[in-house]
Amino acid sequence: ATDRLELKISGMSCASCVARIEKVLARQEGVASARVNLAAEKGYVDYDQGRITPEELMAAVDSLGFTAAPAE
Ligand code: 9UX
Repeated sequence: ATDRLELKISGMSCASCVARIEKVLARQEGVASARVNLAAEKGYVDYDQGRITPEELMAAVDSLGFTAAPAE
C-alpha cells in the first residue's frame, strides 16, 4: 500500500540542498514521489510500505549530511 511520510528535515541552507534530497529520495526503491520545502524544513514522500520503510527513507536523507525525523 502507498503511504505518505512527512519529515522534518534540518540542515538545509539552499535550493541545491532541496534538489539533492529530492533526488536521493526519488531514487529509493518504492518511492513514487518526493518533495522538499526549504522554508518549512519539511519533506513529503509517497512510498510503497511493502518496499521501503520510513527509517530507510530517513537514513537516505541523513546520508547526505542532513537530519530527518518524523514530522509532528
Ligand atoms: Mo547549498 Mo546544501 O550551497 O548541503 S547544497 S547548503
